[in-house]
Amino acid sequence: MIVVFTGGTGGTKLVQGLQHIVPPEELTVIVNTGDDIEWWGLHVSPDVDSVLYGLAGLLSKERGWGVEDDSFRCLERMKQLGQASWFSLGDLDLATHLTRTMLLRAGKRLSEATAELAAKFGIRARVLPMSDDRVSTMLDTAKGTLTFQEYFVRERHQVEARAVRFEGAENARPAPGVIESIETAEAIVFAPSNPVTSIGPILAVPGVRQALRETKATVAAVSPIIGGEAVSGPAGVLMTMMGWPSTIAGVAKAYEDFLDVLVADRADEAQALTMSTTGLRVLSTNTIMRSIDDKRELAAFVLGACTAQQNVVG
Ligand code: FO1
Repeated sequence: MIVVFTGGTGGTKLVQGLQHIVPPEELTVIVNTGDDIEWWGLHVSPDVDSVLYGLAGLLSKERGWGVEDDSFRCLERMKQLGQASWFSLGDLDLATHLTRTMLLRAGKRLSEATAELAAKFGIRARVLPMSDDRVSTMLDTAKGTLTFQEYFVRERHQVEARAVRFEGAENARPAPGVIESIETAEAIVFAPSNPVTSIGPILAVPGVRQALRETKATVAAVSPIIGGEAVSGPAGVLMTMMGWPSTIAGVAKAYEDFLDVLVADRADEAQALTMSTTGLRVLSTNTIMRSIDDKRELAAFVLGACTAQQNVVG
């Protein structure tokens, strides 16, 4: 089993690459739910949906979130009706949130609702939200405490962030299958997602970090930072806020207690060469994923690095 940790839009691209080279029944994707938001009374799970749409071939290529060729007529009408409209839900996307919300109201857990949605979209890989319990990423900013979507979408991450916390994480339990998949994985891959707000919430769920430290599987991460800057979004500034450098060394720092292999971009090859220690191998390749070939090649490179690491170890 190949297990991927992901959140955000960059992460989904690597999941799509892995989908092309790993049989679906051998792929488990563990997804951040700290970004979840209740919007117009509906439970929206943006990172889960990016993975579902990505695996189902429905993801908007232009936006990297939501459904390809969606319309926004409901949003327009909500605006006219004076409702909040800074978070754009497409008309087809709405059907996903309506279904999820109906399933949750009928008593299903988030992991069950996700599995049902995945099956309806024809997805055979396993998509697991990190927890069935509510965990909310909250940022203390110059404009007060904001939810992740308020910070990221409403404020376009232009407001200064001072601290992050994952509300509810202390009492959250990993969703069924999360710990087991870490324990039994052949390889574990951290997608090039923001280590602070996309992966941080997953690692904050009690038991997850410990399972990663103890697993026999090789743990690899693809850096979301290239040449000292995030490929997209606020990863760089949020890493600096955490006291980690906004470099590939900062990514290694975020995962230092369990990481075996760090895959960096060729732009960071010189730093990569200086970083390998007995505990960590740092490799470089092209990590920008524009085409499906880029995604597939990076996925193959990462899995190859995991296999090579196993050979080195034993
Ligand atoms: N991102 C935006 O920049 N603006 C939006 O209005 C927006 C709406 C939205 C609706 C559903 C969904 O699944 C994702 C959406 N996103 C939007 C992306 C979302 O903020 C990000 O995918 C993650 O939460 C962070 O990576």
